[in-house]
Amino acid sequence: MALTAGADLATEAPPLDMRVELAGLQLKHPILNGSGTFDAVAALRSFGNELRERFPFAAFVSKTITLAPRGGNPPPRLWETPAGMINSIGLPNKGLAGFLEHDLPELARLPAPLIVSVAGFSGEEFAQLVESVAARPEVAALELNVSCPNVKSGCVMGSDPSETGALLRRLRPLTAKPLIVKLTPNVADPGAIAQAAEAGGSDALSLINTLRGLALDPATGGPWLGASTGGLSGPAVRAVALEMTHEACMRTSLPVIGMGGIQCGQDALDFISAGATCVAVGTESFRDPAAGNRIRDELSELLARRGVRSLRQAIGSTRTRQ
Ligand code: RRO
Repeated sequence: MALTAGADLATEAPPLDMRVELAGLQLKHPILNGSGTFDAVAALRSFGNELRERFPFAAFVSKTITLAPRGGNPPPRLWETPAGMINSIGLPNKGLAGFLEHDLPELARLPAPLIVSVAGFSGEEFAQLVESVAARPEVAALELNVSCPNVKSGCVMGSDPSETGALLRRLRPLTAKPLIVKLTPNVADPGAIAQAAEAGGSDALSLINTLRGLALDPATGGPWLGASTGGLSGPAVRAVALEMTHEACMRTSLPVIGMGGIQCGQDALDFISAGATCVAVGTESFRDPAAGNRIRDELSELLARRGVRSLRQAIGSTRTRQ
């Protein structure tokens, strides 16, 4: 019996090392959530210790907050497409003060480092958000959402390289914590925005936010969504997101969180091969709230089958072949 057990141990492959470093954050694995796609506080309330023990994400990215409270866009806010969905949520949130008082203490109890997503409608608003949020010890890093397609002027600072650069130069001196810039796909040259973010002092990039889309009400022929247009996500955008992720990785030396329609381990591996250090799961979590865990397990299995010992070995394999 002892001999058999010994033989099994001898042939068992060592566990695959899934750890990654993202702008100084040491993460257990590369799977994050896309901002606004997973209500971790509600999930913890429902599933308690079960979720705590197998939390799907290595770091948690909050829903974006703004300086002032917002009610969000008028309904309807969602439209399902053949391979994804269009959202027009419109950034509802409690505002900075409400977030700090009510949401942050809850989010700080999650079993993963917390990345807070912020959006300002001016450089001054961004500066106030970054100063206040970064000062809180519960916060590991900040994501700068310069790419929301669903609010007026939500995208301005993420659509023009000189605006993005100016914003980063203003925000960079305000904190030593990592600043992650979330990029829009709704521009001709996302790589130029990525380069401007890097030159301004960004520590990492995340992409893509949603692609602007329109759905028509079959009954009236008018826009279905209350705010007319929305943002398309899900498998429909995956090939676009993969190309933009690859481009950002080629044109900057920043670590990248790649996202856009990731549904399985192979999708995650594609983004990692294209150069992403981490990947984020968004729309798929609406269909399967445990998708993050499944995708991590599938990714780990795929890598093991290829004989890869650590996830880090797989990052950018596509890039280095070019
Ligand atoms: O709240 C939204 O409507 C929203 C945001 Br903040 C975002 O960044 N991306 C998106 O598709 N929707």
